[in-house]
Amino acid sequence: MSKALDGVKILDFTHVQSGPTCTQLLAWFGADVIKVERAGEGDATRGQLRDIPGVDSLYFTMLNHNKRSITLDTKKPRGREVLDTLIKECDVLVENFAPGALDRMGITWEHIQKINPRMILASVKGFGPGPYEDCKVYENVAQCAGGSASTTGFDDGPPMVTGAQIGDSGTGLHLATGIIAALYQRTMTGRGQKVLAPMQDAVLNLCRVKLRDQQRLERTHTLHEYPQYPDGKFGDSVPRAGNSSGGGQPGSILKCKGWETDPNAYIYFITQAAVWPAVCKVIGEEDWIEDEAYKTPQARLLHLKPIFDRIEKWTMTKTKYEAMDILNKYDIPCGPILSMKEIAEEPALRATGTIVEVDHPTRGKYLTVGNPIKLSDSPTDVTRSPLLGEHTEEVLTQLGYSADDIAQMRQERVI
Ligand code: CAO
Repeated sequence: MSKALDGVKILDFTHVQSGPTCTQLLAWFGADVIKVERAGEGDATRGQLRDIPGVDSLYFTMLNHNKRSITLDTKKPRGREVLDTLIKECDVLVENFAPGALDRMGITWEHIQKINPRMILASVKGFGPGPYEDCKVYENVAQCAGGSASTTGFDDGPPMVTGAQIGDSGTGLHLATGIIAALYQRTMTGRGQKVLAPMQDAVLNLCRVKLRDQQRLERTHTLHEYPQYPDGKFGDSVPRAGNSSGGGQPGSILKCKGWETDPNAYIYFITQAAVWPAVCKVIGEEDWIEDEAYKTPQARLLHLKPIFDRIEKWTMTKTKYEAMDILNKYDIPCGPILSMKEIAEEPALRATGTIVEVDHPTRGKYLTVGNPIKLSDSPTDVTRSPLLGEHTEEVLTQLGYSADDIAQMRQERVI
C-alpha cells in the first residue's frame, strides 16, 4: 500500500529529541528521511542514557525509526558540497541546531533558496524572535518558559515539570504539522518557505487553557473550579491546581484499594454534570441528587473537596480496574493511573501498533512507541533505527558519487 508522504525527501539535520520526533513522524507517514550525522560521533543521544555498553541507546533508537543515516562533516569543503547536493535533491531540510549554527555552516536561507527554491526549511528553536532568541534550550527550560511549570504542581509546593516531553516531542509535532502545511502550499505556489516552531510557543499552545484562566482571574479575581476556591486565596496569576481538572467538569485523582503499597493505585474521577445522579447512586448518596447544596454544577463548586472525599471513600474499596468497570457501566468518565509497566504490557496498545516490539542488530528486541496517528490508507510499519552511517554509501551512490569519490571522502574523514 502507498504511504501518505511517498516521494517526499527529508534532509534530516536534527539531533537529540525535538527535531528527531518530527522527522520520525514524517518517516512513518512514508517520507524518505536521510539523517545527517557528524562523522565518528553521530547524534549525541546514541551514547546518552546507555543501558548496554557500546550499543545505541534506547533514547536514540526510540526517536529515529524508519530513517537512513549518513555521516558527513559539513564543516569540510567536500562535506559542504555533499550537503548542497542533498539540498538540491530534497524537499525539506529539518534542523534543530542552536541559533545561528546553520548560518555559521554557510547554509543561510538565501543560499538554500538560490540552489533549491522549492525547499522547505523547518527549524525548532528554543525561543522565537525576542530577548531569548539566541539561547540554547532543553525540554525543561521550555516547560518553564512556556507556562507549564508555573501551572503544574500543588499550591503549597514549587513549580513542577511534567514527565510528558511537551517541550521536545510536543514541539516536534508542531513542526511536523507546519512542514505538511508548507508541502501542501508548495503544490500550489511551487515555492518553499521557512517553518519555525519555537519550543516556548509550542508549550504555551499546549497550555492555552491556563492563559484562558489568567484572563478569567483578572476579570473576576477568582476561579471557582480551582482547589483554592472557596476557602483559599488567589493572587494575580493562575495558581497551581494540583490534580483538579480546573475545567468545566470537576475531576480529581482518588485513591483506590491498595494505594498504601502501590504508588499507582489511583483513578482519575470526573463528576461530569450529565452523570451526577449516577455518581450519587454508585457511591450510595442518593439524597445528594435532589439536595440543593449538590443539585447543580454551580452549587457543587462550593463543595468539591467534601464531594471528592466522599467519592474517594468509595474508590478506596475497589481496585482501579474494578472501579473502572463499575463506573463505565454508568458512563461516568474516569481513567486508571497506569504505570509504564502496565502500559508496556497492555494488549490493546500492542494490537493497534502503538506499542511495538522492534528487532535491532546490536541491541536485540526492544519496545517502542509506534505511530500514535492512524491513517487508514497509510499504515505505519515501524522499522529499526539506523546504525551510525549505515546508509552513507547507499545515499552517496544515489546522489551520483562514484566509488572512488566515496573512498576519497572516507580517507579525508569527510564521511
Ligand atoms: N558536521 C560538522 N559539524 C556539525 C555537524 C556535522 N554533521 N552537525 C552539527 N555540527 C556542528 C554545528 O554546526 C555546531 O557548530 P558551531 O557551534 O561551531 O556552529 C555544533 O555542531 C553544535 O551544534 P549545537 O550548538 O546545536 O549543539 P549543542 O550540543 O551545543 O546544543 C542544543 C544542543 C539542543 C541545546 C541546541 O542544539 C539547541 O538549543 N537547539 C535548539 C533547541 C532544541 O531543539 N532543543 C531541544 C533539544 S532536544 O532536548
